[in-house]
Amino acid sequence: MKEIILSGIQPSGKLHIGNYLGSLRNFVELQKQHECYFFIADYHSISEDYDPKQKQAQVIELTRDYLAAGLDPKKCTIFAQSHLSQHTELAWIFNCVTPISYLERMTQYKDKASRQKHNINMGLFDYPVLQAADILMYKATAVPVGIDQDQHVELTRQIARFFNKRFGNTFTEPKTLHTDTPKVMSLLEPEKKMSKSLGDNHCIYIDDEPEAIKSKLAKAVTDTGDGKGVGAQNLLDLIKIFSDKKIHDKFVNDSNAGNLKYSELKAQLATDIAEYFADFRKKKKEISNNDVKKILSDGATKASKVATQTLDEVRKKIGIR
Ligand code: AQP
Repeated sequence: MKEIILSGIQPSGKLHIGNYLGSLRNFVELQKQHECYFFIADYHSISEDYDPKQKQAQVIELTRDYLAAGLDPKKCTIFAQSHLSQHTELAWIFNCVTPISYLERMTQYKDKASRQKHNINMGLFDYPVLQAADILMYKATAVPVGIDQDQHVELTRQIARFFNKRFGNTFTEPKTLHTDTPKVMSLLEPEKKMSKSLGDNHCIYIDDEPEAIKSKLAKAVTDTGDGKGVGAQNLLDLIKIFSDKKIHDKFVNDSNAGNLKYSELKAQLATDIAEYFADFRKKKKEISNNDVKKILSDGATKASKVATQTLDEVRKKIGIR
């Protein structure tokens, strides 16, 4: 069945292999057979601390990541959220059907608020409502995201239900799509998800040069002293993806036999990750800012047709115009 797919990533810094394995890699597969909308979540990203002088460069950088990873504007619609005012307008309408208590439960809000106590702004709190608007605007049936976004997609379904109940059937409830690696863990604190806000040495960025990958992996924590070996398991999970099956099997056997050499595992993984992204790094360097601007402008025109239709329908239903 052909799905309508929507997902986005915030332009707030470099993409790490968690973002790639949890979402972007899946986008590339999904565009082959579904109607896909992939956007740059720039309005989401201003709810966190940021430098306005950097923002445009970050939008361009992330679009280059999308393209170099294999997103093809002929197969999917790529656009920047802020280029369509319809998203923020629909978010306001959804604000008026969303109970505050539902937003107070969001764990990502609690995490982020505890990290930026000096800037607990309304946007950070309302983020999931804007996300619901992004998704429901295109009547998406499926949303490819990492596990950390599950609670937000569930809220999107609830908002669709609240709206439909009050104003008549309008929105379908989207399902969540996960990859086999929906939660890649930090290199230095493997009990937490890999997150750029934890710091550069916690993450492998997809455009890291081979030397950087090697040095970060060399410092990766394997034993967290909890007896669960989450760090070691994270590295084995990564080698399953980035290395040949034979190599993965060898390290799993070594691990089961209790003689796994972590230095060997880390060196192999560093080589294979660097190799995996070699083509990506090359392509990214070849994509110009002008290419990006044209793709985002064409994408906004395409997305806007659908967004305008949805908003017209919504405005009529809620009694505005
Ligand atoms: N560690 C992860 N494993 C798997 N998937 C992940 N995602 C994020 N981290 C992991 C998925 O990547 C997509 C883009 O997410 P985002 O734009 O919301 O970025 P983020 O989650 O805010 O990324 P960071 O690195 O964690 O940023 P900070 O530290 O600034 O909060 C989503 O689909 C997400 O699930």
